[in-house]
Amino acid sequence: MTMTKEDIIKPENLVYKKPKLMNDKPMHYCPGCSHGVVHKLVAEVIEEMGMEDKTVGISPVGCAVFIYNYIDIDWQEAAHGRAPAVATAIKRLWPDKLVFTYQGDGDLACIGTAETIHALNRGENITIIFINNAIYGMTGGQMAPTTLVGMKTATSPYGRDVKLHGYPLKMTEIAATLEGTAYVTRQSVQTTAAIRKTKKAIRKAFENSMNGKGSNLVEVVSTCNSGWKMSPEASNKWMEEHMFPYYPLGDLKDKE
Ligand SMILES: Cc1ncc(C[n+]2csc(CCOP(=O)(O)OP(=O)(O)O)c2C)c(N)n1
Repeated sequence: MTMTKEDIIKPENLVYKKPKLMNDKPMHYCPGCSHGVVHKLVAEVIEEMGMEDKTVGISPVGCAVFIYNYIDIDWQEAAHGRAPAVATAIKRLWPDKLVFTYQGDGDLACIGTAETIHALNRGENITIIFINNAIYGMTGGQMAPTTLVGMKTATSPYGRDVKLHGYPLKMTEIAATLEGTAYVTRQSVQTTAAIRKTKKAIRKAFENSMNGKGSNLVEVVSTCNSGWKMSPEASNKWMEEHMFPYYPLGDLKDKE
């Protein structure tokens, strides 16, 4: 007897329901990558807010460049680091749209530092989703501004050295000091509880963006197991032990 998909996937056994906005294209991410989890949360929140036809995402340069292939909403690709500037234009032209950027730490905290800080400081009614995996994932694991002191990367093989490379940049702490920001938070997605909190944070940020409350930043402290050269499980443990003390989780600012 030939088994069909319906024979294997019975509704009572379904533990993972794909949001309707996420299509069936196979993802290019490495097994264990945090990007796919955050993509799902973004799609779920847009659906739950009923904003499927009114959302414009700005995709980055980096591993998540192909986010536009997986979530069926309107997208605009931006040059490396320029997503907040592009989001500014789109939100100002179409104030009734939900506009968000989705950026890695190389994109947001290095080449795009100026755009990020100024868009947040202007209080643009957008949300920036910031995936901080502490390295440049797509290009082969080079050191990023967010790389931890002592952390080995392709371009810091002896570990990040403060004398040579300076200190890891805390963009989210900077964002919290800016007058234009409404909601600034740091979350993660390595456990079910953490995933739920991140979803709530994205929802709040998206609602603020629609209610004219100002700029919103949701950092997600993430892993890059390929770049870190660890298993997905070991990466999560390493992140909890090393990343969380330097990048503590929780809300940094909530104007409400
Ligand atoms: C102007 C410009 N400079 C450099 C690059 C090369 N480049 C592509 S992706 C990337 C880094 C991406 O790292 P990150 O933003 O942390 O995202 P991740 O891949 O880790 O998700 C770089 C430097 C580019 N495409 N354009």
